[in-house]
Amino acid sequence: MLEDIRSLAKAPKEEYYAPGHRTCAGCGPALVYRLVAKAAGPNTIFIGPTGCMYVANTSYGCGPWKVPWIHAQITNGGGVGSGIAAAYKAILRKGKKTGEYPNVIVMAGDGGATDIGLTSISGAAYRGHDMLIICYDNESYANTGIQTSPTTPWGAWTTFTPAGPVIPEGKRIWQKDNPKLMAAGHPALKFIATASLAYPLDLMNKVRRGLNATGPAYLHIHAPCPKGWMFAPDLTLEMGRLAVQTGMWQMYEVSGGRFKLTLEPEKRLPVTEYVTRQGRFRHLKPEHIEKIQQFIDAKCVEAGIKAVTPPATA
Ligand SMILES: Cc1ncc(C[n+]2csc(CCOP(=O)(O)OP(=O)(O)O)c2C)c(N)n1
Ligand code: SF4
Repeated sequence: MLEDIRSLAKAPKEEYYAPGHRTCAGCGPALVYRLVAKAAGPNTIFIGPTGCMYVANTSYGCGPWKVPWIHAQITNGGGVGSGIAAAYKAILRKGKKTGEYPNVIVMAGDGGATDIGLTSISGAAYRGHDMLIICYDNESYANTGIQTSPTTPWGAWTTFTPAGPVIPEGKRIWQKDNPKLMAAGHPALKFIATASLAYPLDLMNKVRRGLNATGPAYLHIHAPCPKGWMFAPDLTLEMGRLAVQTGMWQMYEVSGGRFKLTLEPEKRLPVTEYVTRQGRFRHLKPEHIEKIQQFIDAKCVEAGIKAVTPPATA
């Protein structure tokens, strides 16, 4: 049983995702990995479907993990995790090994969790394997050149949704809501939550709650990517915070079938505060931003988050 961490000062000092990888400066997913590994601790096995958190973390013969880690194909993180979970349960049951069942964690990008790898993730959650499935969401297929993924927001520039004279708004499909999709179709899931790297204590405690659940859990973590979203590397945390403060990213958990908002912005900011800070939205016109605002307002109403704070009048 992993206890809740009461404050950042009381977070474990040990690192299980160590320096020495080759991610970009300010990489959000790398910070997510570090926090997840810290919260989970030494009795952990990571499964890493192909993506930046595999490719940029491994050079020949070495990687930054101080705990066991295995590469899975982008298509099959859930399947490899299921195999490890089932094998470990059997080995313990047959007395071939003693000790505690490990934390089995799949760390998949949004491509590996919500798109190319969705069938495998869904299968694992549906069958009820005892593991935590994490989607670190940088809202793109970053590793292969910032292509669109189902979680890329409407209006974002990617190499597959370039904005130009014919399609001025960039991406023209609203983003997929994967936590909702997982919640709706997977009765065995014991815990479902969203988190953000900008709220590390909340993130680490959600990792622990997911691991404490006996059975499958799903955690979807917002992870800004300076390279793909085109902002300066020292602004990663600020982008994470602004996403939550504008309602572009919503923080909640579902446990025992009960939905709970875990963070509500005190005064929700207009989405302009978020989109105008990133190069991937540079081409958007005021009417496009208004369209995003309406979409986000509706999502916030659904989640029980208060209305946007009107801009200050002179
Ligand atoms: C079946 C298959 N299709 C495509 C690829 C190429 N590929 C490797 S990594 C990657 C992007 C992964 O994106 P995501 O899961 O979002 O992780 P990120 O790179 O953003 O960390 C792709 C498309 C592949 N390895 N396997
Ligand atoms: S492209 Fe984005 S996700 Fe990939 S290593 Fe760079 S900052 Fe991290």
